[in-house]
Amino acid sequence: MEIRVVSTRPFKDQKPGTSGLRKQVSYFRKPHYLENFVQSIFNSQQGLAGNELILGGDGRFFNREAVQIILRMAMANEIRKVTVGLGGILSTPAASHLIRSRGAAGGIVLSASHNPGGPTGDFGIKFNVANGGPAPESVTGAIHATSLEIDHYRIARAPHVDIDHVGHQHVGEMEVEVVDPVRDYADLMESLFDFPAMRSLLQSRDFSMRFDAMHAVTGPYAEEILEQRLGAPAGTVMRKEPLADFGGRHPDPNLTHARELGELMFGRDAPDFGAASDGDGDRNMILGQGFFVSPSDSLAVMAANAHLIPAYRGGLKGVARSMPTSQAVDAVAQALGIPCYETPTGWKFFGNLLDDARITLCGEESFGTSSDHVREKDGLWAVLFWLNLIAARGQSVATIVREHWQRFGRHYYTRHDYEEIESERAEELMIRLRSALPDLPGRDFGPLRVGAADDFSYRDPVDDSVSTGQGLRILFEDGSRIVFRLSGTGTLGATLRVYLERHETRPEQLEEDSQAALAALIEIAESVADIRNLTGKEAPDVIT
Ligand code: VG1
Ligand code: CO
Repeated sequence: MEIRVVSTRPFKDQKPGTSGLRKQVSYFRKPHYLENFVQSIFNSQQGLAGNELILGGDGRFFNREAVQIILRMAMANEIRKVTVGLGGILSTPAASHLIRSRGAAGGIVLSASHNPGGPTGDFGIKFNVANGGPAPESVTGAIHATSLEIDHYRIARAPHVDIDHVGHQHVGEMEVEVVDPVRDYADLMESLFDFPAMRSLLQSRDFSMRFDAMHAVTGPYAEEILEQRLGAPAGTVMRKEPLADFGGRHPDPNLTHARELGELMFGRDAPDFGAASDGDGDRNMILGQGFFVSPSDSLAVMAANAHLIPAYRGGLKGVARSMPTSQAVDAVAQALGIPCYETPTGWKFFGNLLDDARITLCGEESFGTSSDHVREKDGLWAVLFWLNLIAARGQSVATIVREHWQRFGRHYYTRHDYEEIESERAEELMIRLRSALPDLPGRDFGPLRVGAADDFSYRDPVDDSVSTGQGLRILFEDGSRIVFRLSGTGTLGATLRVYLERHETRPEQLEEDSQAALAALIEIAESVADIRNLTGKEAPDVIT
């Protein structure tokens, strides 16, 4: 097989963000752009040569072309074997599972997750390491450093590889195995949950559910697991055909983007259980009849009820949440007498805690939860966990959450996103706020007194690596918090995220609307950060 060595020049903008390198498709289609980044992975990760690599993506526009390019580069870089999902498809959690179960040296997942797709949408590439999880900062840092110096890449002159039939083939020296993207993952789910109990629930006349696949990668997974293996009626999975542009919408499971599901669940004769996942299948939204479960609450409820699920019957080693995620799970950990870790935003920070067996469950406020069964967040896993829980407790979603609030109090929570603001303005807001932090402790805002204010940094307890600049926090003495950070996944301008949280324990105060319950904090956020003035926006673009 002929290997071409192609000269190239570095692109200065290949620094991976919260979750891989994410740009508009037009960037990835620029000559050498994808190739430079992929070669930077191969150059900086010497352990890949001679080993197995897992490859797949969420099926968005450019997925198939990118798979072919990466296969030819893998041949030229002496990868022994590439395992590809049929049609180039793998959900992020399924890819994580394959890396682990096959003992692969790593994996490449092509996805921009919840960002829109299509020719004018976004594309992304994530590199996962041998534990199945997102590359830690040391690895993404090395890839980025390599991308700044790269002057050539290697690619084989090879025919188009058939990725549309399951089976083994040899292309030059390299083996390519095309696998069913769903089967192993579905088997894993079946090993964790009480499928017989869930099957009876889904087949009973008194229960119905809808799962919105948002025309993204989870369609085939949800169909196999919910409709085939668990026997839910056909039509349980909505918008199940994966489309290259997700039908023109954001594959982001929240009430803004999963509108139809929201209308159904808050309408008359609503199903008992509603759920959705995102572009690459790692996020989840959980809904009951007329009831929205905040992701932070979802994590806490899961932790408190894990003993009812077969895989977690033996108890939890510990839990972790990203810093902006509400402290609801902290309260559960305290009651269970297990450790609770607070990490920066992004799944990569959970990897060491999971590998070191310090935690069993972890999650983020951004609709991400998972356990030690893989090293990624896992959308369908969370949905199945809830389904198993509903079957085990015989109660509705709303009752389960309300009982949780009665026991632990309610952590009112909301996130306000200001999207596509000019990067300079967003930077200025953060700089001003950072410099104002030292004066905040001791200051009173109405009845609320600031206890501490800082720029969050994290020392990983396993390898002692330190990550700084992970979000500005204002911590009030009563436990309320406001957090400000800039998104690391957006591709147009900057996105400011403002996270607000307040703990309420008075039993008669647990049923308020979150925005109303957090109104005082929302006002404080505005007054300390001058958001309207600096972003030029009257209101957030998305409220979750
Ligand atoms: C967002 C979320 C974060 C999540 C990340 C990747 O990052 O806030 O919690 O881990 O997306 O999710 P940011 O930097 O934009 O806030 V996804 O589903 O890409 O894989
Ligand atoms: Co995702």
